[in-house]
Amino acid sequence: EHKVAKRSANWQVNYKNTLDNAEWDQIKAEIQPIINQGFGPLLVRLSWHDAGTYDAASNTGGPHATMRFAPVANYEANNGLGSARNMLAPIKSRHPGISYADLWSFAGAVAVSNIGGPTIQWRPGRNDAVDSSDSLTPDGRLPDADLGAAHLRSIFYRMGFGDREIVALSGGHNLGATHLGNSGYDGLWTSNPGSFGNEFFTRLNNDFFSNYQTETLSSGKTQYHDSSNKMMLPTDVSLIQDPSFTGFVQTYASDKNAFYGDFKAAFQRLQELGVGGGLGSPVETRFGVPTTGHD
Ligand code: DDH
Repeated sequence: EHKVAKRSANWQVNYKNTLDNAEWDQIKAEIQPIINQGFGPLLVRLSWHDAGTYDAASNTGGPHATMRFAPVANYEANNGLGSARNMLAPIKSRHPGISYADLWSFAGAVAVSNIGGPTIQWRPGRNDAVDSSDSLTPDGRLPDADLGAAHLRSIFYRMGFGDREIVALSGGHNLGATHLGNSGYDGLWTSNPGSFGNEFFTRLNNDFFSNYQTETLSSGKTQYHDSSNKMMLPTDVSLIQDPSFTGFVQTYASDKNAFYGDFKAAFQRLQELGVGGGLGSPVETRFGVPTTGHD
């Protein structure tokens, strides 16, 4: 039998959520200007890269703010996320009762919920990992954009997701951009990168191979682009090269509500991977809507 080392009992800071509704609303109000300045997609990516390190078999990784520490902060997949962590740091200073892990996760959920995406149900209770070898995950737990469907399955099945959730979560690429200096890729996926939607799927589903061509960038990476310079990563394109994935791409291209429902559920699950029973009741993620009923 394959044995995986379990993390020790004291691998994380013992964190007890003590924030009241008013303080949650204040934290949300302090995240709002960051999102209004256009950094919502970056916050979504930060929250996903923290949570997406989870390994169900060993119950290691997950959303515990390990990116505060080397070597995790310096993994190539995390290039560019230091600025997101820096933007959120003053909020943590003003509200020491929130864990970094909850703050990063909440910021991602608040971003999705206020830039045109589904309203994410979000619950607090993530502990912060300490800087020790049994809480910091090895490199290679996040997807490599150069690879294909088999790689996506090995990465996301490891977290406990299935094919439908792989495709739904990949719809995060309706938002934001790739940056040559961060990842070696360059460009926008959609015509409205500051706003959530299902254009990522309509582009893949609408005669993709006639509209897009491969290009090799100065970084040596290969990506796809169309005549308006919208791009796709090789892993994005694998979603229409694999028959199981392709069925979900077709559904999400023709039915935005189906995509929103699946993304909402999968994103909440992603943000709660391995967190277990320590979660509190939901905090309101929409701007201008106060939290009520949170204990
Ligand atoms: Fe992603 N993503 N991601 N991604 N991602 C990048 C940017 C953004 C992959 C690679 C990249 C998800 C899945 C995958 C967002 C959300 C999500 C970049 C560019 C690369 C490369 C970084 C840079 O150069 O700055 C790969 C590979 C996968 C995969 O195959 C599954 C998921 C699941 C999500 C999500 O939202 C749940 C967002 C948002 C961005 C844009 C960030 C920005 O600065 O803008």
